[in-house]
Parts: sequence; C-alpha cells; structure tokens
Amino acid sequence: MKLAKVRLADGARRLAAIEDRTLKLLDLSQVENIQCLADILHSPDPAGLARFLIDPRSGSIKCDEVTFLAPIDRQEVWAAGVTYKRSQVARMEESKAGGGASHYDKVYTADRPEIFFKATPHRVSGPGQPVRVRHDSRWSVPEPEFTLVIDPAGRIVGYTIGNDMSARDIEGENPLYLPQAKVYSQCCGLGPAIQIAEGTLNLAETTVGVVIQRGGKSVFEGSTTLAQLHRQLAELATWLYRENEFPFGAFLLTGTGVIPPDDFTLENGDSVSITISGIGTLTNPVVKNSL
Ligand code: DO4
Ligand code: MG
Repeated sequence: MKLAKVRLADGARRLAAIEDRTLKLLDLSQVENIQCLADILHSPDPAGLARFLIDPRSGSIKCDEVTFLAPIDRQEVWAAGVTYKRSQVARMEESKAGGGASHYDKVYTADRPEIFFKATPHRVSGPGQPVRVRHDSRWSVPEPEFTLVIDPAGRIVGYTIGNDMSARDIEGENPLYLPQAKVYSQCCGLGPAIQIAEGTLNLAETTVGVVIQRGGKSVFEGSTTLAQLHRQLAELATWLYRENEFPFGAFLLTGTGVIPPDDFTLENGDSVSITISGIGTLTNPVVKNSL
C-alpha cells in the first residue's frame, strides 16, 4: 500500500491510500490523535490503520484525477553520500583540483558513512513543483535517490523517491562547501507517495532511473538498482539515529548511483523524472535564475 497527500479538483487537501492504482481518501476524524500523514506512518501498523481510515463516502479515484503533494509533515530530511561506486568515482574526479578527492575514497569503505543534513520541509518540492539550480553554480545535477521514511524510534516505515539536487562545482571546489552545494531553497524533491515498508525488499529488482528532458527531448537517461548500493539500508538508518533524536521522524536519501557525464549541467526549464519500481515517478521542472 502507498500513502499520499493529494489536492482534489475542488482544492481540498486530503490524505489518500493507494492500492492497485486506485486511490481512496482517508477520514482522520475516525481516530483520536491521528492528525497527519506522519501519525499514520509512525503507528504500529500503518497499512492496517490506513485501511481503517478509508472514508466510506469516498469512491475510488484515479491517480491522474488528483494533484500529488510532497508527502512530508515536520520531518527533517537527511542524505547519505558516496554509497555507490559511481558516486565515489564522480566525486573524486570533481574534487581533484580542490584537493578533496581522497575524502570520497576513504568514506566509501569506512565503517561510518557520510550522512549530511539536506532539507527542512519548506525546502522540499513535491511532484510538479520546481527544483532549483543555484544561480551561482555552473555545474549542477539531479541525484535520483531511494529514500527511507523513518519513525521517531528509528524504524524504517516506508520508502519514497528523493532528488538530492547538487551543485557539483561548488562541492568540488572545496569539501567544506558541501552544505552550500546541497542545502538551499527548493534543493530537494520528494514524492509522489510513500510505499509502506512491508516484507523484504528485493534489492536487485528495485530500479532507480532518471530521465532529464530539455525542450521535450531526452538529454540524459540512466538507471541503477539497489543491488549496487554499497551499504545496508538499515545500517544507514542506524547511523543517522546514533546520538540523535528525531521527534517528528526523518527522511533519509540513500545516495545516488546515477550521475550524468561531466559535461552535463541542468538548465532552467529542464524537467527531471525519477522512477523507482514499486513507488512511482517523481517529475519536477528545473528553475535557475539568471544572475
Ligand atoms: O559527498 C558528497 C555527496 C554525495 C552524495 O550526495 C551522493 O553520493 O549521493
Ligand atoms: Mg546525493
């Protein structure tokens, strides 16, 4: 089952459960203390609770009849880095001149992963909302990332799609510029829905793909699978929660294994579509203001 925040044709915002591509609206008034999507996700049985909350007055709605919103409430958004070989190699290349290449080499094999703060809810773009390229970056890319939804106790309760927008020139100039390369207005895409974590995930069959379009034509396409991820998903969640509290839960982007060639940079007006099997497609237009 997937859970989502949606806007209906009449402008009303609702929570919805999606099964077999059919969407049903939820009525939260049926249970005390359930006020938002995170309350359902953080409950002992999110799928069971969502089924119980299905609004008996709601018929079945088709997914294309609603607008999907970012599936975030008050969670912080964090990200892991250099978790795929492709990312380690690309980072070492971009950091050669700045002298930071060896950091990426070391962190790929170190026990402790790279984990960094990525966004607060107001910096997150939902489906169809713009993601931003900094005006002071000449080399920026989207990073398509399998994303964990983690409850306050550190339990992985769901999965969604994340776009870790990154200014590669700023990061490459000096590793200490990482927060500026990664954290700014509209720096992170999330959505369209959260797949509730049930059973074992088949890593080899979970594909993460990206298509970048310019003027309606594809200018980059790439994909990987979670089998290429060099870390365990639970391991990344455990490191994030070490000596840290998340009273509202957290999203954790798990790193990119797809990086466009070095001569590629995003431009104003591009469109980025990230597809993860079992979750869906997150599409965002790209904005970049001129200086
Ligand atoms: O080390 C910098 C960031 C790495 C990253 O975001 C990734 O590998 O996805
Ligand atoms: Mg990343």
